[in-house]
Amino acid sequence: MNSERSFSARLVREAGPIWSAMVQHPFVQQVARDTIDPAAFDFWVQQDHYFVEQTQRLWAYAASRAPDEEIARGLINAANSLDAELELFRGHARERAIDLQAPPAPVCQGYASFMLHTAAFADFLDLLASVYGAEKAYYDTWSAVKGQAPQGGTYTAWIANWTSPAFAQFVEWLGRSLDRVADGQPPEALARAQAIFLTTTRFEYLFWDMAYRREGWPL
Ligand code: MP5
Repeated sequence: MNSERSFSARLVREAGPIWSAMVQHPFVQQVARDTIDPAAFDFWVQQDHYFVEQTQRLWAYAASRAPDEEIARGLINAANSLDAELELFRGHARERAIDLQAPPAPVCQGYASFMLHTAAFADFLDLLASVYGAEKAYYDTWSAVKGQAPQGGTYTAWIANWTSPAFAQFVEWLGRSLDRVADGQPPEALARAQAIFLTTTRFEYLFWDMAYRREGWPL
């Protein structure tokens, strides 16, 4: 467990209102209760499949920028583990005849581009703050609603994917790695990383909102 006084814990604590809004979002609540409009879930699958494909490239790229072997190895392993996750998306897409080649919607495109831009041009501290924000948002949000999900519900496998002990360990490892990289950094660098973390988690909220509204390009 990352200590309450750690940088990673402070980022999450100070983003409290965004965290509550994510957990309370109707998309999350309705997936957990098995009452989501299947068309909204399908839209999310289509968009998140694109996002996870980009994430896999991003983690591989991030590994090449890692300041030490331990972080590089962790990111490479994480990128590899996304193959199994992508199969969950592709299986659902086959069952429901969803076109996974459809162009990403504005929020998905914007979020993925922001993440890749951060990975390519920002400091490694900012990159890790962004990756931690995305993964921690998923772990905390799905963990918060997991108890509401009916036994054998339609979305059990999805919720399990982001609340498993292995995923919990990965998110904790990201937090510890972020704290290690943040250690000794000047206040300006920490403030910049916090801003990147906040933008990331705002995009997380918007991503669920986009799926709920099935918000594509207006023209
Ligand atoms: C994650 C995700 C979790 N699947 N989608 C969004 C929009 N944010 C975060 O990342 P991963 O790569 O599925 O663990």
